[in-house]
Amino acid sequence: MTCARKAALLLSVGIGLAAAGAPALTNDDVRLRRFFSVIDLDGSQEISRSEFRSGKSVVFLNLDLNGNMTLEPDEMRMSPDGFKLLAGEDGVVDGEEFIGSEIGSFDAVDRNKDDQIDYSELSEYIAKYSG
Ligand SMILES: [Ca+2]
Ligand SMILES: [Ca+2]
Ligand SMILES: [Ca+2]
Repeated sequence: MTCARKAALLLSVGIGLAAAGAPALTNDDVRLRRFFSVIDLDGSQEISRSEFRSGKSVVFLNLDLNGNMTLEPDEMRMSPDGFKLLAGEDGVVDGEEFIGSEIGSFDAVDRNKDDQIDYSELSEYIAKYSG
């Protein structure tokens, strides 16, 4: 197992654990649909690679509650170990680390490998992490 793969695995475990402790939201589907249409800039009902990339920046800005352009542990619901892996030496996650991370990587979400993410692929992916 390569180092990067191991890190990715640990990260997903971290997210899984954090999500398990969160209460289930009944309006998740509505929220996810809204989220999907925000990322789908051209309204094609599919998210392309470039749309996904800009979508991740939007997610980053949304997570950064205090607006200091870095994510601290309390802004991300992750296990301390998972967070540490993502944040690296400086202990905070900057935009580059977040966008370059394995979390929500395009290829992980695009199950049928047609280079587009449709709504069902996104919701399946999210479901995996929200238990
Ligand atoms: Ca699109
Ligand atoms: Ca912050
Ligand atoms: Ca696809």
